[in-house]
Formats: sequence, structure tokens, C-alpha cells
Amino acid sequence: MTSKTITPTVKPYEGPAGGWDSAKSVAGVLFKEHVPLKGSRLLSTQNKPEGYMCVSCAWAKPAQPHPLEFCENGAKATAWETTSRRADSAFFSGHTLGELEQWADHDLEEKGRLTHPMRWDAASDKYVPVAWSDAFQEIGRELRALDPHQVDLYTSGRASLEASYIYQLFARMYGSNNMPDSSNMCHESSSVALPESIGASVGTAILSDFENTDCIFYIAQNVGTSSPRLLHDLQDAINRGVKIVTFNLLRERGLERFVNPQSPVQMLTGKETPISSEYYQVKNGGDIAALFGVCKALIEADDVLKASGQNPVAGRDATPKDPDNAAMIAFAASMASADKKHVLDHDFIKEHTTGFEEFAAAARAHQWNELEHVSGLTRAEMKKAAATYANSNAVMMVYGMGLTQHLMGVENVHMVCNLALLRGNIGKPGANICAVRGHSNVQGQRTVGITEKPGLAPLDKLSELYDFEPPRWTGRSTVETCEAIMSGQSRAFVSLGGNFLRAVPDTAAMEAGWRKLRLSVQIATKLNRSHVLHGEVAYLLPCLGRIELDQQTSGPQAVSVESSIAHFHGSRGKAKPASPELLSEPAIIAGIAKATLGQTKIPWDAWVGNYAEIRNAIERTYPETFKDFNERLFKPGGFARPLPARERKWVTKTGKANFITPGKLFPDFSTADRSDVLHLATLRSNDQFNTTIYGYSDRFRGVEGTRRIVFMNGEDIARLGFVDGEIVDMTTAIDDNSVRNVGGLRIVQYNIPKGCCAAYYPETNPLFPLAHHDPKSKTPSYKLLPVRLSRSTLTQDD
Ligand SMILES: Nc1nc2c(c(=O)[nH]1)N[C@H]1C(S)=C(S)[C@@H](COP(=O)(O)OP(=O)(O)OC[C@H]3O[C@@H](n4cnc5c(=O)[nH]c(N)nc54)[C@H](O)[C@@H]3O)O[C@H]1N2
Ligand SMILES: Nc1nc2c(c(=O)[nH]1)N[C@H]1C(S)=C(S)[C@@H](COP(=O)(O)OP(=O)(O)OC[C@H]3O[C@@H](n4cnc5c(=O)[nH]c(N)nc54)[C@H](O)[C@@H]3O)O[C@H]1N2
Ligand SMILES: [Mo]
Repeated sequence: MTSKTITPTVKPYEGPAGGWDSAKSVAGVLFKEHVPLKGSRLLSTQNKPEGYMCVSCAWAKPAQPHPLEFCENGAKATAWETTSRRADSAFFSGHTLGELEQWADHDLEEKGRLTHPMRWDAASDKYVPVAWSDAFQEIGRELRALDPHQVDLYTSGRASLEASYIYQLFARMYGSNNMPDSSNMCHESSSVALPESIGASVGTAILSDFENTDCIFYIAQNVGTSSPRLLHDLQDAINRGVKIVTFNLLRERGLERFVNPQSPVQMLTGKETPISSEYYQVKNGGDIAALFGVCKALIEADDVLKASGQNPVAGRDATPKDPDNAAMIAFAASMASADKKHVLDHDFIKEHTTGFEEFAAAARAHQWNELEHVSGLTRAEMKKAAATYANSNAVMMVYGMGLTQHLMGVENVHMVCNLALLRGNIGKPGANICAVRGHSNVQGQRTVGITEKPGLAPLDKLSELYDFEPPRWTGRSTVETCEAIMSGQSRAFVSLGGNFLRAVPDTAAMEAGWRKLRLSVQIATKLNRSHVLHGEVAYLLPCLGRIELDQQTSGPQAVSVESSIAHFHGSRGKAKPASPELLSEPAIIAGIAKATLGQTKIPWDAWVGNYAEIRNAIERTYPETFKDFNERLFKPGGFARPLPARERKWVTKTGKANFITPGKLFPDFSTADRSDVLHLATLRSNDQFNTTIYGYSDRFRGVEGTRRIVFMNGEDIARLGFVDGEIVDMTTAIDDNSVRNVGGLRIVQYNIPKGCCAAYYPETNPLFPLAHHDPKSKTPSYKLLPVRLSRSTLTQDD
């Protein structure tokens, strides 16, 4: 599945994140997508009150937006949706699905917007147009014929609060809690760990924290590519003298330096803002050790101060385990001079937390050489980070996928909380946890009931409001849905957006299972591989995008989303729809629901006719969170979701914030005796949105014209007998009686720690065994997989 554009080149990128190259890239994509000027003018209303909320990432939308509140990748996402290209009926009549199976991801989506509802025709192996009402009737018949346990209803993170609310209601009235979602592959580790540690299901940071912070620990998130608007907040903070302490596997350009493409002065002078004041290149999977090192330095420095009587909270006999006692004492003294009281915030720990003694004992017990070995950092680096932390009054913890997509993803997030709790860095201005979310409404979908866990949904309330008995059994999350598809237990897959087949692990086994589904229903904007492979009865239902005018009986509609900082925003699409045949997501869901459920208490037509009625229903279901929802819909800066942890009210079993001590530093697959094994992390390029591949350019990493590469450390390349530029095959080094292989990857020598390597998602997803996930959150370990490389018989043209 390759698509060649230009001859591949790899050379270091000298520019900053942002800057002229970013402006050039925006202009290029508008041109390539044939976006009319009208479309590009749209960008000036992106993320503004009464405008539309960006369909790319979930970053906060400020109350006082910048004149142009969009970034390079937001502009690309807008262009991708408002493109004038069409995958219309004529396109489908010219291609069998067997043929389209051979196409690259990029080439499928590049055909443009879907225009007409389609049903797969077995005789011709083509998608052929169908009337909406016929589609709904047949889907309804098929669903009624199945046991709800056999049906999975997936949600990708873009659907609005309104669409998500009626989708979960439909699923539950139908009788299924099988509601896997993209969050299961993304921040699920946060969704499990944060409630245990601090009693919040989402991050607690808000925008004003960036204005009040002294220091930001920036862990495992690629801001320049994945959430570039957050660079503005970082830049403003840095200009106030805030320190950014970065932990990342790679040296990412967006974490090194930035030129704000929206600042004429910066663009003309080329003035770059250096981003990270300290940059720690940690091995993938090394964060627990790295953060334990930081905590150990803090705890032992505190011990030294107590022992030497300088600390008001004295009296315990604690001797630092560090052999370099003199250095430790000097270090502690340096901290004490900045903060005369203490290294740790003992008052906070005592009043607000449990588990400190156990955690401190574990930190003291870990040996520096062990922490160095696992993290890839030196003890001096971990201590330096600790000193910066202790010298700052308010510290934010910002993190992303490099922390969550791990076998020990939940423990990773626990460690972030542990570090924050040591100095009371939760629930005070300028501190807090900022889990940078991916899709533009992935956080909000959970807030309105998309979840496979019955305990997280207001089932009694739904039952009372709508007079039905919701299923109480635990549904399937993404990994479990994959198991059910592979085993044949799942018979129908309904998809509200997304590209499930490409996003999940174990591609080959999944594709085999997918073909055996009885029913596949895809609600989508663009063609992708999950549509081209299909069940016996298959529908492809095209919907409006968020940027488009959504006209219903009561007039043009607005929808709403929740950002990474738990604020809700209205969004009004104004662009002309890609085709007159498109229906909105709520209209499609209601159509399927009516055909499947028959008579219910839900006024589906009234809801679709006026989304304010759906918002009223959301408010009735969640009266506190969505109080006065319609009145506050377009409040500048959004309206906040109540988060008790921000007020230091801990909604945990203990009623306190909890230090939770990870049982080990690293997951249990041993590579000690396997010197040819490398640890793979999968990455996004600057030219993709998840499985949507805009193009073959990863400007910040200097890679152009190909995505089939493996980034390696120079010493590993030589040690394993390869040369830079050589083409290799990659094989999974987990012994489970399956061979998983991705061929024809070009070695790119890169600044990455020894023993680690990196390659692009989704091309390397065939390597990930489904079982290779975090047992606690079931998040696939996309950032840590043992692999081997061998000389390839393929070339990059194969
Ligand atoms: N343009 C664009 N924007 C996007 C997306 C996109 O694909 N394209 N996707 C959206 C979605 S759904 C999501 S979830 C987010 C994803 O955005 P991110 O959270 O930034 O996720 P990734 O891009 O996968 O990169 C994770 C970063 O973690 C680092 N890393 C990898 N392994 C480790 C490790 O073990 N430890 C540490 N410390 N670092 C590590 C990598 O070097 C990389 O910089 O972005 C959203 N926004
Ligand atoms: N190896 C590896 N795998 C990963 C990851 C990784 O880092 N490494 N990251 C994981 C993460 S964080 C995520 S979130 C998942 C992403 O998994 P998904 O959310 O399933 O995938 P996307 O690529 O975001 O979905 C793209 C498709 O969504 C459809 N779409 C776009 N806009 C709309 C819309 O407005 N409405 C509807 N109905 N459809 C729309 C289009 O048809 C498009 O083709 O992938 C996961 N998989
Ligand atoms: Mo994500």
C-alpha cells in the first residue's frame, strides 16, 4: 500500500516550528485541495465565538482569541473538509472495492468528500447509490435480527456532544453497551489513572494556569505537530520567564524553537522563541524511572534538610541513599535557599493525600544506576529537573500519547500525579495536570455517555427520563471489540466516524475478521480503508462536517464540543455542504434509531429539527455540568465543567488525593539477553491527522516523499550491521506464535536514544499484537513494542 509522490529525501530541518515554512504549507494545502477563497476566509472564524470549532485537535479556545486563532495543521484539517474534490457516485461506479483495497490510505481520502449514501453490491463488488430511507430500513432490520451483544457501536472523537448523546442513547435503547471509542486507544490511561490519583476523570488545568505558572513539565507530547495552538500559550509563558522542562524520546522541533506565524514582527525578524529550557531525551517506556529519579532527588533532599535541622518539619531520621552525600546536601541547600520553608509541601501532603510514606520509601529504595539504565537519563539530569521543580512555586504537568500508549500507561499517569502532589501542584493557580487530548471532541463524548462502562453512564437517569431499561452489563472497549471481531463474536460494526481498521493493532488478523462481519455501517466524510473492506451487508453513509451549514426545520443549527481544558463551546458551520445529499450526524443516527427501535419516548424528529432540544435533554441528564446549556453555548472562552479536584476536593475512595506507587519501573518483557531487539515507538508526521495522510512530508523531522522509514540511533545502526539509508524489514519480537512483519522501511539515522527506534503510524500497526496493551486501561502500547530488523529484499518502490 504505497503511494509515491516525490523522490524521498531525508535531511535535518533547520527552521523553527511555525515561521514562513508553516505559512507556505497552509497556502500549499489550500491550493492542493482547490479550496475556494471563500474557504480560506473561513479560517478567520475558526475557534472564535459564533464561528466553528476546529476539527483538528482539542486545544483550548481562548475568550480573547488571536486575530487568526488557527495553526498550520488546523488550516490543513479545514482544507481537507472543505475541499472541492469529490468521491461521488461516478467515482464509485469506476472502481470495485477489490481494486480500492490496493490503494494507499492517502489516495483513498484524497478522492475527496463522500456525496451520496451507498450500499455495497455483491454482484459488481461496487458501492452503489441507495435512498436514505431504504438504507435506514435495511440497517434497522439487520440490527433487529441480531442480539445486541453481537453489535459494536464505535465513536471516533470528532462527533459533537449532540450527536454523541443521541448515539449513546440509541445504543442503550437498542440494548448494547458495546461502545468502543477512539479514546480507548488514546487517553484511556488517563481516564483510569486520574480518578484513582486525584478523583478527576480529565485534566484539571485551565488556560489561566499558563498565565500563573512558573514552570511546565512537558512530557511526551509533540506540541509543534499535534496541538500547535498550544505553542502560543507556551510562548507567552516563556516570555514571562517560565521554564519548560521537556521529557521526550526525540528532539522535536516544536519543543525546541518557534516563530509565531501570526506575529508580523516575528515573521519579519525571524525571531525565534526557544521553547524548552531543559530537554531530557528519555528512552521510550523510561518515564516512570525518570520521574522516580526526580521524586527521589526531591525526597532525599528533603530528608537531608530534615536531618540537618533546616526544615521546620524535622524529627525523622533519614539518611540519603545517594553515595554522593555532599552533592546531595549542596543540592538540598540550593533548593532551600529558593524556598526557605521546604523541598516538599508537607502541609499539603498531610492535609490532602494518602500513600506518601510508601511512595517515599519506594523512591528512596530505587538505585540511581537502575533509574539511569531504565530512563536513559543521568542522575545529574534527573536532579537538575528536580531542582527546577523545587525552585518553582506553581508547576504544570502537561502530557500526551508518549505517556499514555504504554503497557504501563496507567502507572505513567500515576507518576505524573505523584510528582505534582509532592509540592501541592494540583488545585492551585498556575499548577495542575493538563492531559492534552487528541480529537476535537473526544473528551466531550465521554461527558455525555459514550462509554462501555455502565458505571460511568447515568443509567438510572436515562431510564427515568426515557422510560426504558438500559443494559447494565459491561460493554466492549476497543481492544475487546477487536477480539470479538477476530473471533466472530461481533456480527455488526456501526462507526460514527473514524477509521477503526487502520487505527487498531494487529491489522492482518483484524482485516480477516472484518470481512466476516454480517453488517458494517460507516458514517463518514471521506473514504478510508475501513469502508473499502466490509461486511456482507455494507453501508457507507456520508455526513456533514462541522464546518458546513447544518440546515434543519427550525433553521441553521449549532453543535458543541469540549476542549482539553474541560470547557464547552458552541460551533456554527457556515460552509456550503459538499453535496445536497448529505445528512447531519444527528439526522443519520435518528434515522437508524427510528428504523431499529420503532416507537419510543424519544421525539427524534423534534430533536433533529432543533438541536437546542438535544441540548435541553443533555441538561436534563446532567443538570450540574450543563446548567443553562443553551444560554451559555456561545460564551466567549466557553463555559467550564465543574472539576472538584481544581478546588482540592478529592472525589476518590479515600476522600484524599492518593500517591500510588508503581510496582515496577518497566514492563515485564525482558530484552536483557536480546541485544538485537529495539523498542519501537509509533509517531505522527506533521502531514497527517491520525489515519488521514495529508501528504508525505514530515518537515520538522526533515523527511520528504516517504513514510516508510525507521528512525534509529547511529550506534545501533552500526552495531546491528546496517548503514544509514538501507532498506530493512521490521518484525515483532514477541513470541506468541504469530509472525508480524512490515517490509521495506528505510533506515534514517536520527537523534534518538540507543536501543529505541521510531516509525510512523498507521503503517506499522500490523506489528502490534492485540494482547500488547495496558492491562489496566486496555490502551494499546503504541509507544513501546520490541522489534527486530533484518536486511530487506524489498525496495521502497515495492
Ligand atoms: N496534526 C495532527 N494533530 C493531531 C493528530 C495528528 O495525527 N496530527 N492527532 C490527534 C490525536 S487523536 C492525538 S491523541 C494527539 C496526539 O498527539 P501527541 O500526544 O503529541 O502524540 P504523538 O504525536 O503520537 O507523539 C507523542 C510524542 O511522544 C514522544 N514519545 C514517544 N514515546 C515516548 C516515551 O515513552 N516517553 C516520552 N517521554 N516520550 C515519548 C514522541 O517522540 C512524540 O513527540 O494529537 C491530535 N492532534
Ligand atoms: N500505532 C498507532 N496507532 C494508533 C495511534 C498511535 O499513536 N500509534 N494513535 C491512536 C489514537 S490516539 C487515536 S485517537 C486513533 C484514531 O482513530 P480514529 O478516530 O478511528 O481515526 P481517524 O484517523 O481520526 O479517522 C479518520 C476518518 O474519520 C472520518 N471523519 C472525519 N471527519 C468526520 C466527521 O466530521 N464525521 C464523521 N462521521 N466522520 C468523519 C473520515 O472518514 C476519516 O477517514 O488511532 C489510534 N491508533
Ligand atoms: Mo487520539
